[in-house]
Amino acid sequence: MLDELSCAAKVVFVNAHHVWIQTPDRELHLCQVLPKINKLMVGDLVEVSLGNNLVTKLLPRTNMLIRSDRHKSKKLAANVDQVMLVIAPLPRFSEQWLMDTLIACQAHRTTAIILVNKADLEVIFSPLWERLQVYRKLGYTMMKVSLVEAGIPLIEDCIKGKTTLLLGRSGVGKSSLIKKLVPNSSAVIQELSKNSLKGKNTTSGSYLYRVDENSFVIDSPGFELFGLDHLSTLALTQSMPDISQYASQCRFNNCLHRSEPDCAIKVALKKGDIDPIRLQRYLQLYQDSIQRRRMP
Ligand SMILES: Nc1nc2c(ncn2[C@@H]2O[C@H](COP(=O)(O)OP(=O)(O)O)[C@@H](O)[C@H]2O)c(=O)[nH]1
Ligand SMILES: [Mg+2]
Ligand SMILES: [Zn+2]
Repeated sequence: MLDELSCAAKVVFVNAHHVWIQTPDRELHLCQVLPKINKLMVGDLVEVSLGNNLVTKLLPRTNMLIRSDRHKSKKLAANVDQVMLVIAPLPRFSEQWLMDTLIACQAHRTTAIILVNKADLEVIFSPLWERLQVYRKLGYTMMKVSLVEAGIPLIEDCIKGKTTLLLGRSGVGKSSLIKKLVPNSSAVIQELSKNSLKGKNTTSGSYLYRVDENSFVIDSPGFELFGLDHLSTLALTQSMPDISQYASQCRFNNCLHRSEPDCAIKVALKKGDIDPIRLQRYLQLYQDSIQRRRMP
C-alpha cells in the first residue's frame, strides 16, 4: 500500500550501497534499499518511503539487459522499450561489436535501432554507410546523424514516449546525444556527484535521464565486447536468422558448416544469399558456444 509518504519512482543510478531514484515530480532522492530486495538496476520501478529514504518494493520488470563473459556479468538496464546502438566511423568502426550487440538485443527481444553518428566526417562516413546497407536489408531501422551539427528531430521522434537504452563503444557520441536530448543533463550528474558519487566506480554505471514525462534515455558505459556467453547455442543461432534459416536444409542436422557435404549454408554463401562477414561471425559464435557446453 502507498501512504502519502510513499510513492512509485524510477531508479536512475545504482552504486554499491545506495540508489538514486527520481519521483514523478522530478526530484532526485538518494535511498537505501531494504535488504530483502535483490540488486536493483537502472530503469527499475520501485516503491519508496520518502520519510526515511528507503526503497521498500521492486515492481515487476518487463525485461532486463545484461551482458556477460566468462568472468562477470554486468547489468545494463531494466524495463527498456528499445535499444539505440550508436556507431560511428571514428573511433574505428567494429562490425563485430555491431553484430554481437544486435544478437543480444534480438535474444532479449528488444527492438534495436542503429544510429550512425559523425556524418560530417564524409570521407570515412560514406563507406561505412554503404556497408551498413546490409543491415537495412535485414530490416533494422537506421538513422544517420551528425551530433556536432543542427537539430535532431528524427531522434527526438524516435525516443518519444519510450525508455531507450544507448549502447556504443567509448567515443562514438553517446554523451553528445544525451546533451542534445537533455540540455540540463550535466546539472543532473553534478547534483548526483556532489551528494554521493565521489570515490570508486562512480563512472562505471548506467544513468537514466528524463527527457519528458514519459520519455527516458539511459546512457551506459562504453564497452568493447558485448559478451554473449550467457546465451544458449539455440538463442545465438536464432538471433542471426539471415544465416540460421538455411541450417535446417543441411544434409546433417549437426552440420558445423565447415566442409560437410551438402551444406546449405555454404551453398547460400556461394549464391550470394549470405553475407560473408556475418557468416564468419556466426560460425565463430556457434563453435565457441558448442565448445563451452562441452566444458565441465
Ligand atoms: N566530428 C564529429 N565529432 C563528434 C560527433 N559527435 C560527437 N563527436 C565527438 O566525439 C567525441 C566523443 O563524444 P562523446 O559524446 O563523449 O562519446 P561517448 O564516449 O560515446 O559518450 C567528442 O570529442 C565529441 O565532440 C559528430 O557528429 N561529429
Ligand atoms: Mg560518454
Ligand atoms: Zn551446414
